Amino acid sequence: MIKIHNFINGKFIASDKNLEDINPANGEKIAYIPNSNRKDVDLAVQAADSARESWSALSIGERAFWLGKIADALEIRSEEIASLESLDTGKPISLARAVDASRSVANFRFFGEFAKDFQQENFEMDDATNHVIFKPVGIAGLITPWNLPLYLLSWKIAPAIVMGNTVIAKPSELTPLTANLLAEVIHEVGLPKGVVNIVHGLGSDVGQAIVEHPKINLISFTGGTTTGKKVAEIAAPMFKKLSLELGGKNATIVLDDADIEATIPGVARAGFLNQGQVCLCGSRIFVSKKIWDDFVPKFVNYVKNMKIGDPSSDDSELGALVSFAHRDKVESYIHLAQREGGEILCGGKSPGLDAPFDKGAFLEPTIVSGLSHLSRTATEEIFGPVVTIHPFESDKEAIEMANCTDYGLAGSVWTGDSERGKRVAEKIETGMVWVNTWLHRDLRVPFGGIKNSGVGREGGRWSLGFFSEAINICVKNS
Ligand code: TXE
Repeated sequence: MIKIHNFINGKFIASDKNLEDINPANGEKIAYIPNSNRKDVDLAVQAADSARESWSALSIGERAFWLGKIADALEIRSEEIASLESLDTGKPISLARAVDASRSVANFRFFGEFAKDFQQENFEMDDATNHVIFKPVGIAGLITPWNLPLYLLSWKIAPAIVMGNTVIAKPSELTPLTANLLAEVIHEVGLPKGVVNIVHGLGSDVGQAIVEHPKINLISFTGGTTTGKKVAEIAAPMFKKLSLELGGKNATIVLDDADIEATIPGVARAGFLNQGQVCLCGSRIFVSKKIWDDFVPKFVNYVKNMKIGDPSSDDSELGALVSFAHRDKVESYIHLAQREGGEILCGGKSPGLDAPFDKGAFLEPTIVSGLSHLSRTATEEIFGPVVTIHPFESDKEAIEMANCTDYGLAGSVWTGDSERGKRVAEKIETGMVWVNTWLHRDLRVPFGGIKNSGVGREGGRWSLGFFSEAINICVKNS
């Protein structure tokens, strides 16, 4: 059994109260994590506060050097990151290798390199020069979810520290293992103590204490929209800098000129990657009526053949959902879809795996048709392997249907004409749209949503801007 400790002021600190961490693929206990409280957050804030002055006094280049060291040390442990992530979340090991482990390393490497070019800007006037400099905000509170644990944690920690902030990070209580590995790496490379502090525990205790803490000046939160609202209610009147990356109910639009055979794997990947537990997943699929009869049976056949099973097997394309409670929630939406008059074209039940996975939180990839695009199933975030599929007559109708939700995170358009795809993409009310691809990420571009999908942008210079205060110094010419 793994025993995880908080990492505060460069030390691993044991806790007398613990929570259990469960492997969702077989229901077995894998770790104990600290059930921390406000006092632990206070301790972490003291450590972050003490480290601030000397850390912020370093140049960006000096801090970037530390990011490189962390990236190198993480890279050596890539296989371990993938195994722990697969064990903790139930995701297939192949996905944990290709996405979670590699992006966690890349986040540190990218922000280390990118920040070196993030210089002060000067604006000349006739009689004065403005110098815009970027100062650290102070202590950053970073709260992350369970779907891409180290990927999202590193996405926040790397830009926060390179801009000179010190941080208190709270990983999801469901998936703490790789945050602990990161603490080990930070300890091993000798990052100055107090720069990164990791406090484990429940959102309602540790998360809330971070958001409420008067010395924490910035909150970056990724998680559910309901939790995001609570975070904003507390942080806004305290005038904290706030970035919220929340849920999505993203549209996948297949236009009549799409190459069906080439499009189906992309649409299936967008719908079901990580068992549909990615905020960017395309869970509402809109298909032109002109190709509907050809597309739908082929798509159903493709999804039926996706291999679901042992997350540690290289062959598995789909693993378990993150927890039994989450599987229950996703199943409740399958029942809702049936009550709303939907037809289950495939999936809808547990896959009936052999022991020990018969005890796991598995669910077959599920396609529902026959529902209104305004139904609850087609507009509420399910965050699981369930997609709805709807026909449309024209590009205009597809756009109207795509924009019919309170969410506005991402989307994708599939077409034989990329200019037409771009025209449709521009009319979709979301922060990001892909054409003929999905989750194709360049870390320099802005990432974030509109409407109920969040506030603010991270990524590239948007992250560096968010994790700093732009200060103007106007010097009158002598
Ligand atoms: O997320 P929570 P949950 C969506 C998805 C899912 C739903 C709920 O629809 O079904 O959210 O998932 C911490 N103050 N997404 O319940 O609760 C919590 O401990 C401060 C989308 O797991 O939002 C965890 O570290 N923090 C999403 C983090 O917030 C609090 C990914 C996210 O947990 C807190 C995950 C509080 N009061 C779920 N309560 C995405 N956009 O990628 C909880 N937390």
